[in-house]
Amino acid sequence: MYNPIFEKEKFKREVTNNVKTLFRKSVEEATPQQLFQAVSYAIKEVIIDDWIATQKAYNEQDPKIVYYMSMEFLMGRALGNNLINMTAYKEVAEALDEMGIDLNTIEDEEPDAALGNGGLGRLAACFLDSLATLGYAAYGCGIRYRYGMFKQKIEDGYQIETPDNWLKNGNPFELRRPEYAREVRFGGNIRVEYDEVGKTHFVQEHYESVRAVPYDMPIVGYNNHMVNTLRIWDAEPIVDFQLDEFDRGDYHKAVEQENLAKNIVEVLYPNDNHYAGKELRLKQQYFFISASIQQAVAKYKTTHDDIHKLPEKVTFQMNDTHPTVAVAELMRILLDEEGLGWNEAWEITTHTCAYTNHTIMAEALEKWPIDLFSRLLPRVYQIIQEIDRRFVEQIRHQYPGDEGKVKRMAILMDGQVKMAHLAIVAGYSVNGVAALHTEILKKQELRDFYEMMPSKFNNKTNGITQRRFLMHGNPLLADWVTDKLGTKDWITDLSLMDGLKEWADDGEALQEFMSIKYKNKERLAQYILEHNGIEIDPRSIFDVQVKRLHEYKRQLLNILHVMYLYNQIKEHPEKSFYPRTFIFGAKASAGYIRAKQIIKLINSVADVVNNDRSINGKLKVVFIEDYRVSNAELLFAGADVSEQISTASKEASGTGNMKFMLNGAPTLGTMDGANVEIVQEVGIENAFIFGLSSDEVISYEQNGGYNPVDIYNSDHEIRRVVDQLVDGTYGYGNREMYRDLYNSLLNTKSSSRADMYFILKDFRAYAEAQEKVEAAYRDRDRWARMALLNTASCGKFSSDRTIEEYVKDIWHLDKLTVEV
Ligand code: GLG
Repeated sequence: MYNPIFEKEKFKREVTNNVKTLFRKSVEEATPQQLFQAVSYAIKEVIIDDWIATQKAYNEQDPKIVYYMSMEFLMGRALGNNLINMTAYKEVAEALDEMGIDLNTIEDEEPDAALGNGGLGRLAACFLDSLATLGYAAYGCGIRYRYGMFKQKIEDGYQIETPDNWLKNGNPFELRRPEYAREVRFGGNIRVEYDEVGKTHFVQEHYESVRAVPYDMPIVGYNNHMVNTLRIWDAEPIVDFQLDEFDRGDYHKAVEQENLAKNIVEVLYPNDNHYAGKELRLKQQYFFISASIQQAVAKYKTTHDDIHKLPEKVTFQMNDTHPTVAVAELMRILLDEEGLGWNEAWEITTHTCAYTNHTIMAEALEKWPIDLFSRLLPRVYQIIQEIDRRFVEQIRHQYPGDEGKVKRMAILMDGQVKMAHLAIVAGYSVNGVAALHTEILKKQELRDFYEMMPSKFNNKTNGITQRRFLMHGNPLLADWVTDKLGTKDWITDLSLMDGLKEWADDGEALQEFMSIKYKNKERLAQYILEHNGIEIDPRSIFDVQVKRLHEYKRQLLNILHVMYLYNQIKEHPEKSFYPRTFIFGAKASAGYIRAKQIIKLINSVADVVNNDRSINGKLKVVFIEDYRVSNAELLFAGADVSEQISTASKEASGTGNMKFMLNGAPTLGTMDGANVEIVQEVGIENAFIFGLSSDEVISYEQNGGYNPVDIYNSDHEIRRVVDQLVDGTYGYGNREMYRDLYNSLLNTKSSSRADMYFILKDFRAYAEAQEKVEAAYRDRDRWARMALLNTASCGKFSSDRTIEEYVKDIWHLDKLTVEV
C-alpha cells in the first residue's frame, strides 16, 4: 500500500521544523492552531509532489477536462480528508501521538471551508473528491469568498449570524497563482468599429474592471497519486489598467475599482434555494465565470491550434443557473477574441456547455431584470439578445402560430433574462438530480423544452463520498465494514457494500453493528453536552433532522409532532413511551423571517420540554448550533433515524438522506427526491414512508390547494398543537410570538395559500409513521437488521457512481494515470 509519508521520523522532524520556522516555537510551546498549521504544511509538502506529477500527466496525456463551474463548494475541513485519501491517516495519528499531539484536537483547529450553503455546494465537493479518485482531469471553478457561510449562534433561542472569517489564520493548503490572473470587465458601453476588410468589432469602453487572481486548492484522489485542483478566484484592483491616457488622474474611478474588487468576493450569499436578485451577486457570477472561461480557453490554446475542436478537450458543467452566463461569455470570447463567425461559435458553445438543474422551486429560478443585466454586462447582453432572437425564430418555425410557446420559452421575456432558459437552449445536456426530479422537470416545469429537445434531458441521481462520510466520519463502522467484507475495495467501489447483507441475520454481527452505533451515539452525546449543556441518554432514539431551514423541508412538521408527543406524555403518563431525543440542526438564510421563527420555536420547545422534570427525560429536544460539514459527520454517525420529510415533489434529491443511510440510519420520509430510490434499494420494509405523493401534491397545487381548516376542526389533537402556537405555551406567555406560523398553517390573514407545504395534511400520517419507528426500535433485533440493511444497500449512492454516469453520458472523459 502506498504511503506518502515516507518515514515517520522524517515527518516528525518536519513538523518540529515547521513550528520553529513559522512560529519560532517548540512543539511543546505551540498552540493547537499553530500545530495544525505546522502539520498541514508538512502534509502539503507531500501533496505538492503528486500535484506536480498530476499536472505532468495532464500535459503528457492531454485528456479532456471537465470544468465544474459552481458558485459554491462546501468543502469542510481538508486536513483529515487529505490524510484519508493519502491513506496516511492512521500513520500520521500515530506519529503525532508520539510527539504528544492528538490529531483529532488539531483537526478541530481547522475552520470549515464553508463556501456553500447546503446540498448544492456539498455535492460539488463530493464530485471533486470522486473525480480525483476515479482519475479524471477536472477543475472546480469558483469564488474565494473572504467570508463563507455565516456562523450561527443561538442566543435566547434566536439565530444570530456572525461573520465566518475562515481565512484569518491563513489557509495552509492553498496556493496563490498570480501568474494566471485575468481581467474581468463590467459596465460601460459597446462601440462598434469596422476594420479595413469590413469586419465588425465590438469594443467595450468606459468600463470598470477587476483583476481575478486564482488560488488553487489540492483535491487529493484516494490512493492514486492524483491531485486535481479547485481553482477559486480572488479579486484585486487593477491599478495600472485604469490609469490609461484617457483616465489618468481619475481618482474616483481608481477608488471605485478598488471598492469593486473588495466587494465582489467579500461574502457568500446565504440563500439556499432562493434567488434574491442582488446586483453584486450577478457581478460575482460573471466575475468567476469570465475568469474561468478565459483561463480554460487559454490553457486549451497552449497545446491546440484549432479552436473548433474545443469540445473534444473541454466541457463546462454549470452547477445550477448561477454560472449560466458562461454560455454567453464563451460566445463572446469566440466571437470577439477568436474572431469566429456566429455559427461556428454557436456550434462550439453548444457542444461544450451542459447544465444541471437542482430545483423546481419557483423562487429559486434566476431571472435578472434586463436593465440591470444589460447595464452590467453590455456585450454579453447583446449576445444573449441574438441567441434569443434565433431561438424564438426556431420556436415559431417549429410551432407556427403558437405564441404561447414563445412566451413560455423565450430567454428574454417580460423585462427579464431567464437564466434557466439560456442554459437549456445553449447546453448540450440538461440533467436533473434524482429520478423523480427529472421526471417532474420533463412533465411539468420544463415540459415545453423537453418536447422541443427531448434528447438533451437526462437524469443523474446524486451521490456522496464514502471517504469523508464513512471513513473519516465513522472510522469504527468503516473498519467493521472492511472486516466483514474482507476487503477495503468498498472505499472506491461502494456497490460492494451489498456483501454485508450476508450478515443481516447473524446475531453476533448485528450486535457488533449496534454497539458501534452506540459508541457513535455516546460521542454525539458528548458533543451535545459540551456545546449545548444538555445531557441526553444514548439509549434513547436519536431522531435527527439536519439540513437548511426551509418551509418545504418541513422542520415545522417535525417540531409540531414533538409538541404533540409532549402533550401525549403529559396526558397519559401511564402509557409506555420509548425515550426519544429529537435533534435539529439548521441555518436559516439571514432574511428568511419565517425560517427564523421556526428555529426560535424549536428552541422554545426544547426549553420547555427539557426542563420539565415531570416527564422523566422521556423526551429531549436539541438544537445543534452552527450545523456544518464537520459536525455533520458526527451527526450522521450517531443517528438512529433520518428525517427526510419534505413536501413530496419539492426536494429535488437530498443528499443528507444518503449520508444517514450509509451510516445505518433508516429513513423516515416522504416519497420525494432520492428517498424514492433509497426505498427502492433498501426495501420499503426498511424505511418509514408516509404522506402525500408528489402527484397528489401537484394535483392539489393545480387546483388551488386544500383546506387545512377542515383538519383543524375535526382533529382535536392537531388543533391543540396548532393552538399552542398562540396560547403562550411556548411563547413564555407571549401569544403573538408564533402568530405568523399559526397563520401560515390556517391562512386566516396571509396572502399566500393556506398550509402551502401540506403540514397538517400529512400530520397524522407522519405521527403514525413515528409510532412505527418506536415499535420497530423496541424490537432490538429487528432494528439492528434494518439499520444494517441500510448500510448494506447504499452502494448506489456513492458520488463515484454518479460521476461515472456523468462521464459516460455527458462528459466523455478519459481516465488518467499518474506515475510517481
Ligand atoms: C439542491 C436541492 C437538493 C439537492 C441538491 C444537490 O435542493 O435537493 O440534493 O441541490 O443536487 N439547493 C440544493 O441544495
